[in-house]
Order: sequence, then C-alpha cells, then structure tokens
Amino acid sequence: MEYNDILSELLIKIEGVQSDRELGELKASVFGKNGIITELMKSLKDLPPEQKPQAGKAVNDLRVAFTAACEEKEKELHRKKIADMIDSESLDLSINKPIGSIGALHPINQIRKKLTDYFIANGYIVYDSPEIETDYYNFQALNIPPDHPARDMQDTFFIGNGMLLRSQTSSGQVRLMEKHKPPLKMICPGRVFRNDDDSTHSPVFHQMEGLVVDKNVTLCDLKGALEGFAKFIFGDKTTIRFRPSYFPFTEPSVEVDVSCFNCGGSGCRVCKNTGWIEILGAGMVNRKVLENCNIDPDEYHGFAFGLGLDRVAMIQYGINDIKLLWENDVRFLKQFR
Ligand code: FA5
Repeated sequence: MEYNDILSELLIKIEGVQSDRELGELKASVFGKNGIITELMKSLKDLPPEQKPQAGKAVNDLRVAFTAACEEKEKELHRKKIADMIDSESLDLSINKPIGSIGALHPINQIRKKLTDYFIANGYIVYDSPEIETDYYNFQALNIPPDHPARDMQDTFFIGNGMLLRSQTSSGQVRLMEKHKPPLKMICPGRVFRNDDDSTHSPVFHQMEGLVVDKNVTLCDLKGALEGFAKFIFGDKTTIRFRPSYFPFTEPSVEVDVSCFNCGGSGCRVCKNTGWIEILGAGMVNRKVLENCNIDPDEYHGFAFGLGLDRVAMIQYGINDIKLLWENDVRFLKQFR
C-alpha cells in the first residue's frame, strides 16, 4: 500500500475517534510492537540500499503527519471535555425552587437599628466603645472612686489586671469627651455585663448610652429628648414616668419607667407588681465628670441617659422573659420576621 493511502486511512480513523481511550488504542495500533509504522520501520532494513533514503523519509513523514494529527485530536477532545463539563455543571438560575427557611434580624438588633436611625435623624453620632474596660473608664472617671458604695449597684465582672467587662455604656461618655470637645451629641450602643439574673435581668444585655453636651443644656432638654424617644418607640398612648434617682455621674438623676406591657399597670410577675418597667437611667452630667475630661463645667452642661435595649425589645414585642432573647430558639426568633 502507498504511504499516502496509509496516511489517509489513519487520518480517517483519527477523525472517527471519540475519546482519549479510543485515541490511545489507535496510537498503540500504529506505534505498538506490531503497529503499522513500527512494521514499516522494521521493513526498511530489507530494502535495497538505493531505495532506503526515500522510503525512510516517506515513513518518517508518515510518522510526523500521524503524530501531528493525534496531537490535534487530543486538543479537540480536551476542548470537548471542558465544554461538556461546563454544560453539565452550569447553574440554571431560572429554576423556580421553593425557598427554605430564611432568617431575620434579631429583635434586639431590630430595636437597636430603629433607635439608632431615630437618634441619627435627631443629630446624634454613633460612637463605639470597648467592651473590655479599665476600672478608670467604667467607674473612676464617672465619679465612682474605689470603695464607693455606688459600685454595688452594678455587680461587676472583674477579669484581673485592673480590667473588667464594662457594666455600663457610660464608659463611652468619658472616652468620647476625652477625645472630642463640645458641642457633642452621641449615642453609644453595645453589650454590657453584670452578675444579674431574673426574668428582666440578664448577665449580658444591651444598653444605648446618650450624651449631649453644649452651652445652656438643661433638664428640660433631657425631658424633651426622652419623651420624644418614648413616643417614637412605644407610641403616643404609652405612659412613662420620671422617678428621682441616684447616679454618681449625673446630678440630678432620674430613672424612667414605662407602663407594664404584660398587665397594663395593674401589677404582675414581670413588673414585680409595680405596674411599671424601668427602661433607662438618666440625668445632668455631673460637673466632676466634665472636669475629668477637661471640659469646663461652668461653660458647658450636658445630659446623659443609659437605655436598656433588651427591656425596650421586651416591651415592644410583649416578651415576658429576657432569657428568650438569648436562647436563640428558632421557633421564637421566626416570629420577628
Ligand atoms: C446605668 O447603667 C447607668 N449607666 C445609666 C445612666 C446613663 C444613668 C447615663 C445616667 C446617665 P442602670 O443600672 O439603671 O443605669 O441601667 C440602665 C438600664 O439598663 C436599666 O434601666 C435597664 O433597662 C437596663 N438594665 C440594667 N440591668 C439590666 C440587666 N441585668 N438586664 C437587662 N437590662 C438591664
């Protein structure tokens, strides 16, 4: 058979190859022990010397052409493999599959976001302050020296080396006033920690500190700010009351209660039969705190408040045990979608 005919035949066979395996088998039938080209090579030695160069060149040309055709086929098979893979693995985004369960913002985060938006709209900035604090920022700069009886109001987790888990976001007041001078209007939301545990008290809970310092700030401004906030979050019908209180870092100090969502004010387990639930402490910033932050208390006055976000969530959603907010039970959480 002519070399050209052999090549044509081989090229037709290559054309028909569908897989790497088939190509491997074809190559073996050409280059293997008894393969066509192997046999042709072997037969060269039996040719008369004058025919050898021409025949040798023809067999080599055949080998080169067949090898090139095989390489081309390999590339083609590889491209096909990739294309098949892309086809079989591609995502059909148009498929209308039923959606599984979807999450929602935790009720405390919903309240935190709602209040943050409210205060930002009223000109407050949002300030972030550390959860792990020094005694100085959590107590001393707030006019609560070591051994002051007011420390007992907040059963604090001390973690050694003079450090503690902040028991109030009021530490953020000092950190802000040390760095920035009045006029100031900020909220500082975050987690706080105390050794507390009952249906309205949790060892970890959330507060939102508020601080306004400027010239001519009065108790009326505080009252207006708190009434505005209470109306926004609980609605016009909710009754709030101001009670005289004591915090070493404010003078005068008040506590603000909201009528109990559970009994409407007649008294129950949730409100400990008082008809009221305390949501925040507040007051006019004590001049000693301003002095500790190098702000002249004769020139500037301020008010501050510390709001319990978990309590607000409880009132807002009628949750009668603070633990529910911490258990992360999906059956409970999915009600807040
Ligand atoms: C304070 O923490 C003061 N730093 C608030 C303050 C700020 C007063 C600025 C004056 C000026 P109090 O301990 O009362 O105050 O806590 C404030 C609010 O946090 C409470 O009204 C209550 O809503 C919430 N709260 C307190 N303890 C807990 C607790 N263990 N679990 C859940 N909420 C709590």
